[in-house]
Amino acid sequence: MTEPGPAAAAKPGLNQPRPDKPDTLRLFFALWPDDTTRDALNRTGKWLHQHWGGRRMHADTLHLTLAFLGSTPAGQLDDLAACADTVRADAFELALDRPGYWRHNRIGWLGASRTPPQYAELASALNAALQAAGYSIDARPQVPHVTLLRNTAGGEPPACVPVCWSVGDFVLAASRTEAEGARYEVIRRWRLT
Ligand code: 2AM
Repeated sequence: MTEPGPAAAAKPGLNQPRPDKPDTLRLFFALWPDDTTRDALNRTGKWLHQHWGGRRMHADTLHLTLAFLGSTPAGQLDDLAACADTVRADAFELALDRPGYWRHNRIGWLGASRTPPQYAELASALNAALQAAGYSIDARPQVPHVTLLRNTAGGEPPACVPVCWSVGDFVLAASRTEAEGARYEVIRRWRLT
């Protein structure tokens, strides 16, 4: 990760054409951890790496995807922000207590074995707003998770200290694949009530 990530502020007119900005962005809405949560997730990533190997995600890239949009014209950023503006959801505590591994994409992750109702309300309100605006969302019915390892062999999950996350906001983020790995940028942040 080579991008600033969490603190990027809302910028008016993000959809104005600029010569230095790409025409399309790979976009997703996500929960983006505060510093303490990020450190805890990063420690778990180190622990899982000792057991499973692979490539650790850089601490600053760690996040939990709520809705994945994929390649999207940059001109739709304000439209997407307007969708997120309509979402009313409460802050909540999320316990990430379940290490896991998917063979098909060689990802090692820490996920939530149970989610509070506020999580489901946030995810479904956001997805509903996006779908009503005509966006096709890959809703990912799988366990909510933070990817910690890529290209990992996986194996028997080791015991992990749960990471307790006080979720107070969500973000719209962009990812870009570059030679040295994925770069992520937080475009805008919305507070939960
Ligand atoms: P992953 O970490 O499980 O791969 C940016 O790529 C974020 O979007 C990552 O959190 C990634 O999840 C997620 N993502 C990538 N492709 C996706 C898809 N087709 N559906 C849902 N989420 C996706």
